[in-house]
Order: sequence, then structure tokens, then C-alpha cells
Amino acid sequence: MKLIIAIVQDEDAAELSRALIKKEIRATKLATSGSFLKAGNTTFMIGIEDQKVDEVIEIIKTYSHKREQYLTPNMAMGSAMLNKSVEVTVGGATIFVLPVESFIHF
Ligand code: 2BA
Repeated sequence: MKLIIAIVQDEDAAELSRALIKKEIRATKLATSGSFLKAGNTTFMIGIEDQKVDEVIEIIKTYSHKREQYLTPNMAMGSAMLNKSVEVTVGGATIFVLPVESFIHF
């Protein structure tokens, strides 16, 4: 078994959630935020059998879109302050696949 941790943009979370439910793939959604943009994002925790990992990654890919976002002037970036807008490309998704030592569900 594996644990997939997938960070997606909030805008993609509802559709991804629906697609996972439709495929009977269980997931937990966490409201998170990125350290760089400090904007909200959504983290999915998905416990899944090894042979279904690729299928889940394909589903996440289908519903996670790349978007341009702006760091606005005066937004703190580390200790530096910006004085003009900076464009960054966010997403599709950031995915970690971890081995699961044991899975207990009752
Ligand atoms: P944020 O940390 O808010 O980052 C948003 C976007 O800003 C990133 O998009 C990337 O394009 C840019 N960015 C982040 N850190 C940067 C830096 N030090 N210098 C220049 N540009 C930087 P994504 O790479 O698609 O990441 C989207 C979100 O996924 C991140 O939000 C963060 O919440 C998460 N994430 C990305 N990589 C991660 C990692 N290695 N570990 C944990 N979370 C990660």
C-alpha cells in the first residue's frame, strides 16, 4: 500500500474530489497553504493499493491545471519586500508517493 499526498490548487479540488469518489477511491482533504504565495491550496491524502497508484496519479493529472499567479508588490518574500509584481506558474500538482508500513481501519 502507498500513501499519496497531492497538493493541488483550491480551484481544482472539488472536481478532483468528485472524480475520486466516482472511482471509489477514498481520500482525505486538508485545507493547506503554500509557504511561497501564502495562498490557500488543498492537500489530498489518499491511501491506495500499489497497483492503483498510477491510475490515481493520472486522475490527479487530469484535474490539476497550471495557472499563472502574481506575487503582489509589498508581499514579503523571505526577508525581502517586492516592489513590482512577479508572475509565477503554479501547478498542476505536487505529488509525493510514500510507502505505508501498516493500514488500520475499523
Ligand atoms: P507555494 O509554496 O505557495 O508556491 C507557489 C508557486 O510559487 C510554486 O508552484 C512555484 O511556481 C513558485 N515557488 C515556490 N517556491 C519558490 C521559490 N523558492 N522560488 C521561486 N518560485 C517558487 P508549484 O511548484 O506548483 O507549487 C504549488 C504548491 O505546492 C506550493 O505553494 C506548496 O504549497 C506545494 N509544494 C510545492 N513543492 C513542494 C515541496 N517540495 N514540498 C512541499 N510542498 C510543496
